[in-house]
Amino acid sequence: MAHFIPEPFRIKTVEPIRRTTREERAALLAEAGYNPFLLRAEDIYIDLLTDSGTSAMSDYQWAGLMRGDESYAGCRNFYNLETAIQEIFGFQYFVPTHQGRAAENVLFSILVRPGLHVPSNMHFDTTRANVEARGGVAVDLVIDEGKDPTSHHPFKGNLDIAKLRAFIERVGPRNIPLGMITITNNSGGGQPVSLQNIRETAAVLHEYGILFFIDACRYAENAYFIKLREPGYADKSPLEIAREIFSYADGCTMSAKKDALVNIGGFLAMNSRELYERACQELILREGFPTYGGLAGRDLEAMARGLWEGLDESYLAYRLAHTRYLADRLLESGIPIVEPPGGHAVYLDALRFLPHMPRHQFPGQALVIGLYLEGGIRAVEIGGVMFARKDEQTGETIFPELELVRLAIPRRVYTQSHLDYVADTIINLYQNRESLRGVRIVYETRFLRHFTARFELV
Ligand code: P61
Repeated sequence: MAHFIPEPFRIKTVEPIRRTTREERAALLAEAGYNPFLLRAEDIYIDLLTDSGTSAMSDYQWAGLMRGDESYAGCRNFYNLETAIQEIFGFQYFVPTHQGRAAENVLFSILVRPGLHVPSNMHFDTTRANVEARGGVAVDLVIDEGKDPTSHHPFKGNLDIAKLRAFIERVGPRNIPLGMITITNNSGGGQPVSLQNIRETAAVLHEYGILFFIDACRYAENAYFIKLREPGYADKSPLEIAREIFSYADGCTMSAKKDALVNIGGFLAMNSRELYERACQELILREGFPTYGGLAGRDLEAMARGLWEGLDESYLAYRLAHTRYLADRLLESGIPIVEPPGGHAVYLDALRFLPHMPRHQFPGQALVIGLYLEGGIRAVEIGGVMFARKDEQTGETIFPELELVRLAIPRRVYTQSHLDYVADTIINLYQNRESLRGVRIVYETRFLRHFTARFELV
């Protein structure tokens, strides 16, 4: 039976949400080109588009906003953030950025040139796009289990060490400025990476003189998975585990909009003074002075406080159980999802949900459309719309192995009855899956097309 852990907080402020009718939703969808990114948030009942920047901040974080020091240079909140980053992540230097992709842009502007390769367990779309925008090649080397939605491997986000070694030998270490690991592996189902794998990845990269950076957005959820699943870590605190994770890396990129429980913010951290100085150059050009990096002092304070709060053990136990509850409700009704569920989201497996629909009709997008039409729920496709690409020689479309629909769960926002409503809607949709229609793309951009693409039903 699906089990819910009661929230380790109570609700002090509420935000009304509105239910629309099916007729309204049908019209709104057509207007938005069947792309839920183009809907107005006010027209959504339960918004599971993302767990990014959608957290409910605590009273302590809100109080921190009033402590914002809006001096142009050297504000106190920068130093509070510096303390948090040094004590949790252990890196010597950092620059704040307005969000994660800005940190990626700064990092890759320094390290990636045309033709260079960046291996990872799996790059998230912004990371891949930022590597490619610099002319680099982003390579995914996740273990095979990570691509199998039915595998129960405890650390499906792990990077395949043998593939990494073979890859380095093939392209040559001089063509690899850095290797990365995304924790948890968002594109692959929010799956965690083990400490052993992080340690081994670091050892292989360092053996070849390659830098190792961690995409740290969901560091706390990953740390808690390690506590629950990795032998030897059950008695360690999430903070101790986080410290060990980052002790093996040369730096990290961070979107604080996830586990740091803020609505905006990020940073790029590193141990190398030389890299830091180059990062400051780039930051001043594009983001801002190195003690604010495109954020207000109050945002830096909320982030500093959120970095600590995100590691609270009772919160993390609730957080992972909350996600697990939705997954278990769906599994009980035979709905195909990526198993075991990730930390921040439940991923529907669109290929098993809609086996009758061909890939070129984008079954994931069809499911996203169905969820909104049926229940006013917004989700995001992580499949062909997001990741398919044309083979440059043959012109043929190459689809990614996975065709998923992500139900990302905002932190501390929705209650058990909201999750029950989501589960009931999906179960109903599954019973009527034959009626769902595929789509054709009628407008797309070159990079990150899913944000603005427009579709027609087929
Ligand atoms: C998300 F539909 N993630 O999961 P920024 N690395 C990783 C992320 O998950 C991530 C970033 C870097 C989002 C927001 C999002 O197509 C989409 O602060 C593992 O968003 O710049 C962001 O961090 C980038 C949703 C991003 C999307 C792109 O929902």
